[in-house]
Amino acid sequence: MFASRKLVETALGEVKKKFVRVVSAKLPADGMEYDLVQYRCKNLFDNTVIGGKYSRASLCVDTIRALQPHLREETQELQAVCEAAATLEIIQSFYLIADDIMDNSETRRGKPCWFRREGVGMSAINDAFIMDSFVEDILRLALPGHINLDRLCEAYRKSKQKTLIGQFLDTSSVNQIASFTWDRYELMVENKTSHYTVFHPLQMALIISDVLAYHGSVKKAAYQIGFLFQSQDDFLDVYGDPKVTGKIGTDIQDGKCTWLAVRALQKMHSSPKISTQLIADFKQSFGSSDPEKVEKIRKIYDELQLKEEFRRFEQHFAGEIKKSIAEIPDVIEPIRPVLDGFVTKLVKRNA
Ligand code: GPP
Ligand code: MG
Ligand code: MG
Ligand code: MG
Repeated sequence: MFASRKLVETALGEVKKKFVRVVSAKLPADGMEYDLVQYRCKNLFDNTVIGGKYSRASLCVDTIRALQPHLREETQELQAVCEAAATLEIIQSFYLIADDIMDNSETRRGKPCWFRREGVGMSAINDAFIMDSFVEDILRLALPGHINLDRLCEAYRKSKQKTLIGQFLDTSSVNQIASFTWDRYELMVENKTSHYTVFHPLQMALIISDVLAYHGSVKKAAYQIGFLFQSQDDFLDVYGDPKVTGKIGTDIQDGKCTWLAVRALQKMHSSPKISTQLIADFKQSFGSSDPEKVEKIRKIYDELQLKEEFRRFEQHFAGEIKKSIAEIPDVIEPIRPVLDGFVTKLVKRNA
């Protein structure tokens, strides 16, 4: 767990108040619509923002406190910084609400996905847009007068563009087995996951700390950590325990380009011992919600020993990431132990 997780959790209470306030601000305060919006916002926040791991916001706060030792003390300034970082959790909810609709998922954090809740349905799309559109307001309220506010907002805009393109690469590769290469997978993961999950929290930490150079020098390690994170997410989609991950896997049914699918195809194509029949079976069964076909794909993954292979990859790749972390320049050297700790926590994660 990140050292600052508890602080983020506390800050989210204040961020929730700000969120409810800004979303309802333009409505007449004496009308029933005002109450309606306030009620819906509280409900939305409680059910989609609260209850996650808060990794992104905590990574940001840990990094800020590493870069600015005076913020290791619990002051008002730290509280403000935590609130700004907590917007990363609103962004995360915005993506997850939309992603669950696109992936036709059933559960998230052990409960039905937001769009599956009674009285929500497709209005979840608007909820996601609302979350996105008020991030900037909350950042400005959390850090009034901060010299780099515009830079912070611009970093979010850029991060969102990249994530949306990544999600496009994800949805457009569905069932396109011929395009399931490591190059395609890497590009997709950098865009849909790594940038917003690891790079953007670090970039926010640097901007808040008024370190305006060296952003590029953390990119390699950040993207590698994101790659490990998404590979694990893909692994857990098939091999994780839904009681622990809080979500029922959909990748096989959805025909997604995942670490497991790319590796399975690579292995089947490169090993002379594997019959062309197996490849035909894979193509026949992949991307269907028919339980027998899903089971067939799971059997192929087992036959190819992907579980064992993933564990070896994870261990080896974590070592590679640590080498990249060691290459982060001395001027921003305090970032190294934060990232090192993150990687250590990620290895063998089951949720
Ligand atoms: C993870 O994909 C990527 C995201 C959640 C980014 C979504 C981006 C949008 C622009 C909506 P995933 O589908 O594997 O995540 P999970 O397994 O949590 O559903
Ligand atoms: Mg998904
Ligand atoms: Mg998805
Ligand atoms: Mg997934």
